[in-house]
Amino acid sequence: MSEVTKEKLLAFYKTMLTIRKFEDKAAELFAAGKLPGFVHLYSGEEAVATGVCASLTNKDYITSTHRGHGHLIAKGGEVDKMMAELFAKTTGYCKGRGGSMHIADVDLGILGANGIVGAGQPIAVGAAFANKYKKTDAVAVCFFGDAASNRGTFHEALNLASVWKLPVIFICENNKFGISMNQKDHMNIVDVSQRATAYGIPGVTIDGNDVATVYEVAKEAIDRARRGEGPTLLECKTWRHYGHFQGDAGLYKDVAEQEEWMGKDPIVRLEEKLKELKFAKESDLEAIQTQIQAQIDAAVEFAKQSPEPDPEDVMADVYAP
Ligand SMILES: Cc1ncc(C[n+]2csc(CCOP(=O)(O)OP(=O)(O)O)c2C)c(N)n1
Repeated sequence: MSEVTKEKLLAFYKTMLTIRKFEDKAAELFAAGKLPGFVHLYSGEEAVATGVCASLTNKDYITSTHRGHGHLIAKGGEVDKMMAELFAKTTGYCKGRGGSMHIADVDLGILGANGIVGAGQPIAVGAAFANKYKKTDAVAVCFFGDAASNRGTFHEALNLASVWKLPVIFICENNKFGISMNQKDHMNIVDVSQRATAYGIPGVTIDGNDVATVYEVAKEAIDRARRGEGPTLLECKTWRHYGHFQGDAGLYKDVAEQEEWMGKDPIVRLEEKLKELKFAKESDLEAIQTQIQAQIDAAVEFAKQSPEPDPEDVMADVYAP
């Protein structure tokens, strides 16, 4: 196991808080009718993206989902450009053409958020194949939800990755729901990681709300992939704080279970750990919170001040004949 130092834990805290505050602001803006399209918030799941992406560099790839803001921030995405993309402004990551569900930045190794459930799995396998073919030690990480592990794409991806021993890590963010459908109604197993057995690769289930655990276990899988030892399926049990998308009240969730999970908030747990280990005092945490809030507010200002796309450009970047 690698050491989780004070510096690492504080860096995790900053990343997780940036995600949470970005999502809080997106929720507020969406409710006020300022953002077009849909937003699917990652609040409550921050420890997963943060713990996993901490062992990646820009040469490593990730594929993301419809719930992608957290993955992008953890992989180094700039909140200014992300916010501008949510506002559909020209300064956004995709010139405002993608919106919340389609942010990509190939230079950062972000192969895209994706509105199609399970679509990232074959893309990650392709990226991992490219890494291997080019004889680099780069890896590809594929984030997806529990419901996405029911797609054919998942099974094809794991099989090929296993047969070709590709450097890909499959990260299942199991928040127990596919939209309103409880996991027990969409699969007959409790741990998605069991599915790894069918493909002869390691499958591990962990507490996805403990960033230090996510970091340590994901690092082992990433190092293993870098050494050419093949893929891993890592299931992180977690919980989304809100509904499936903004506007969904989440009334299908059991009230007691919701409360129990709110008590396992990964950010609060990390704050407690930082204080317990004497790595930070309350005042240190407050200073970080103020600094990150200012960054998010500046991102909103940047987005608001940015130009709208010109209708004349509507056919630019359209490649279909
Ligand atoms: C191929 C496909 N089928 C259905 C949908 C509609 N849909 C959007 S999100 C979602 C549920 C996804 O659940 P999960 O994979 O567990 O991710 P989570 O939303 O929990 O993060 C569904 C069915 C879609 N976008 N794409």
